[in-house]
Amino acid sequence: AQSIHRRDYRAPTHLIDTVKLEFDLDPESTAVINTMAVRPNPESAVADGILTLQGEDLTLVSVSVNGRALSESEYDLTKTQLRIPGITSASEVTIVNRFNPTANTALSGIYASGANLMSQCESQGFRRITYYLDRPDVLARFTVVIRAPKALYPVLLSNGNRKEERDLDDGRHMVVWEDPFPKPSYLFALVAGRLACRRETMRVSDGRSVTLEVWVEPQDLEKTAHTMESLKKAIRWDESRWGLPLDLDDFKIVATNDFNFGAMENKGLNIFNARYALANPAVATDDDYFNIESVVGHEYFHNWTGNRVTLRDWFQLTLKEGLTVFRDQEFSADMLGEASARAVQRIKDVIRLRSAQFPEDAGPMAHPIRPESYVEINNFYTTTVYEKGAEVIRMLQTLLGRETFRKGFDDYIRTNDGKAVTCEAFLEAMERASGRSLEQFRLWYAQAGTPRVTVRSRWDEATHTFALEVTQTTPPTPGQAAKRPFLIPFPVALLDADGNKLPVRLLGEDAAPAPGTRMFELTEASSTFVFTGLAACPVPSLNRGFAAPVIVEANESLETLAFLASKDRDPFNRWDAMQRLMGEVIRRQIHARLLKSSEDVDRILIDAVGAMLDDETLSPAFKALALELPSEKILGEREPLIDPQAVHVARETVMTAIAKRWSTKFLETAQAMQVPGDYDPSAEPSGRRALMNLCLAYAQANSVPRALIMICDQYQTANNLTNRLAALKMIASSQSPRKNEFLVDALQSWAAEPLLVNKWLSIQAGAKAMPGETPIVERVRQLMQTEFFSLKNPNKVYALLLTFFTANPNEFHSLDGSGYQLWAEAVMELNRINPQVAARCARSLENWRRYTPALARLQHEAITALWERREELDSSVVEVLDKALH
Ligand code: BAL
Ligand code: ZN
Repeated sequence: AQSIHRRDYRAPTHLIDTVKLEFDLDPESTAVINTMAVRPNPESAVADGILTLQGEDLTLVSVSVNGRALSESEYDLTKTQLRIPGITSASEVTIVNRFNPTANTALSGIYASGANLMSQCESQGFRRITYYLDRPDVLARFTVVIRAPKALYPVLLSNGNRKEERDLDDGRHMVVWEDPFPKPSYLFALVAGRLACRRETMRVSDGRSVTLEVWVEPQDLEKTAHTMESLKKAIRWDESRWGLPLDLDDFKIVATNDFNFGAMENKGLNIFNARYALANPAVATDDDYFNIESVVGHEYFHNWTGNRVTLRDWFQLTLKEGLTVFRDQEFSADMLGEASARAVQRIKDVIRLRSAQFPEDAGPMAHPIRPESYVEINNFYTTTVYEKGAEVIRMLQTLLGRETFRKGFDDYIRTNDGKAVTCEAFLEAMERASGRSLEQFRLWYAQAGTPRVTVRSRWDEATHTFALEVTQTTPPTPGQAAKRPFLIPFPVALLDADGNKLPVRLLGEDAAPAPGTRMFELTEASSTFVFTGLAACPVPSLNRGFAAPVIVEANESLETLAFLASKDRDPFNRWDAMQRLMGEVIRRQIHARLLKSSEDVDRILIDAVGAMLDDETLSPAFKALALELPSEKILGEREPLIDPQAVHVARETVMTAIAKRWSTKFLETAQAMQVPGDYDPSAEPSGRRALMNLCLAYAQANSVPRALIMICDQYQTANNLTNRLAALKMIASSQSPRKNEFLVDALQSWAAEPLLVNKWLSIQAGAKAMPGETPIVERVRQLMQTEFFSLKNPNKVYALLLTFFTANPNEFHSLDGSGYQLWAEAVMELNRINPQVAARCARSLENWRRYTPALARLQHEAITALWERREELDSSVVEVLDKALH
């Protein structure tokens, strides 16, 4: 397959000013009449008059230009293109074609979701609907006419405003939609089916009354209240925080169980994966409620960052995604309230970055947030483009200050409204607002890899000076052997023995600044900061709030980490210190196992955990995050070679040691954290439940019989899904001889609800097998054969297979290679059904080189076996295998 390079961008040869799409919907053979007002693009370097439209899996019926039907010899049709010569002046080009929504298992274009029809066009799904200039820099005004059998498709939706609606002959009806805003094809949407709607009106900041609708299958209507509330909050927040109004009179959200992405920001008609749109206390956990608010926000915020200001080409994806993730993170944090609650959001963002983006940055798919090349753009909806992209935007806000950043943001929107632009547009707006060159900062868009910031400190007793020697290096990544130093914002505080912030005064400065955090900018490979005015050796608190997405290596002792975990007033760094303390103690266990020796779990950690549990100044939500041991994934990532079994045993050993020491405290805290009364998903009770369930998990790790009794009891009596699911999860990984009974019981009560069945699948894919039990890989295979699983449904694949491949390293990376065998079979089968999902699963083995030799060899064999069958594979899967192997 061919790589596409960013440097090869060419302006489109033609522009499309308006397009009228007339659909005759049929589940097996939908017909489209596509009438485009096309004209040559004056900015194009090519003026040969050949209009090249993209099309995929379509049946072409006819082509006309200015009302004249062309004969087959007058155009050129291939599997992926329709070339029409002679379009040298403004012309009306009409294409008639058909496609089969039911056969569309790739879920890209228009496809059947149960008895309904849904669409997904980003990035290149529109070409599976009709022949078009399917690229984001061609913006057209869309009119959409939908004709369909009324009994089958009573609801017909598309972008914009409903202009007309009437019944036709033969039980059919017709609706006409007009979108007043020019848009690229990837933002087109169509939904048809038997749907019900929750509708509200809202007065927006300019005084207009807007209609908000959430469309779902009728049985799901009572799960839409939280989605509607989230949408209203998002609209208010975008008005108040960024001054951005809703520009439409109608805004719609639709939910479907069949969706590749989490959700999609189609103009005025967002389509959501049901898991991010449906909630009630029976089907959604605290996390689901939280995630729904965040994803509803994310898609809504795209209306300005993505839709009104859109992308010139797909290499610029982070321009809309990094910025919109940043906006949704800020939205979620603002919804949490004051500083210490906001920190919970920051911690969750960083856990995500470390567990998914750092490994990507250290593997064969490493790419800058703005990639230079790709084979298949669908493979680049990555945590690098999204989450690291958001970190880059956050760094800009940190470096320029909130006010200047806001000025730059306003300038960016004003200057680029209605345009398709590049990442440069954003950076230039920030330069105008700040009067500062962002030349060096641009390296964040160009260089891949996670920078290591190594810090050595030295206290000079004679001069009472404290020196920090800070070095940055970024490891080589594919195609980028050597890196230039980044501009890294690096906030530092110096703490006294009580954790108070000291003045951070550089040697040579006349006056001492007020005590506080001081922002440094690292611009060189190495810099030394010498501080003065200190009575005693301070403890540095570095990269406070995780200002930069880097790995800080400061070689702190366990004592120092414990000190920071108990005294640092920066909540993020306090959490981080505890996590690093845990990580270091677990690392010692891993190494002891390697050397076949034994090592006691250090008291420093055990005491620190006890102290934090007792600390009444900390919120339960914070404690739940800080006291949970880092995941096996994050722990493995820090090792020179990953040995998943060793990581697993080491983590369990440390967990058990902590659990043994504080067994009573954990049970007492679990009791104390119970939330009486009706279920409420808001932050405070959610935090209590999180801490309660963590304490139960610790108590269970110590095999206290009372813990398992409490857990089983919780499963049976919980009035909310969070507690019920947490209990079932603990039971599934316990010694309980009744675990199957519980799992069957859960299935019986959940079988009718896809969201719950998926959670049920996930629990089993993520469980650990006790000695003598069926290995998890076998369990996963058995579940794949049941009616509760289907390879055609992405959510089920993610819940069962992707959970097993990515969230259960100890079981998946089994030394007999059985996990890899399943991986290969699944990727092969998925490839035939849904290449995007197949490629996503394929990525689970890309970091094979990072593992111990025996596991690396087995992974390599599995990847090679698929590679040898690459002729059968979609280019998106081939791209992943190719990068993993070569
Ligand atoms: N644009 C694809 C889904 C999302 O990032 O919102
Ligand atoms: Zn997005």
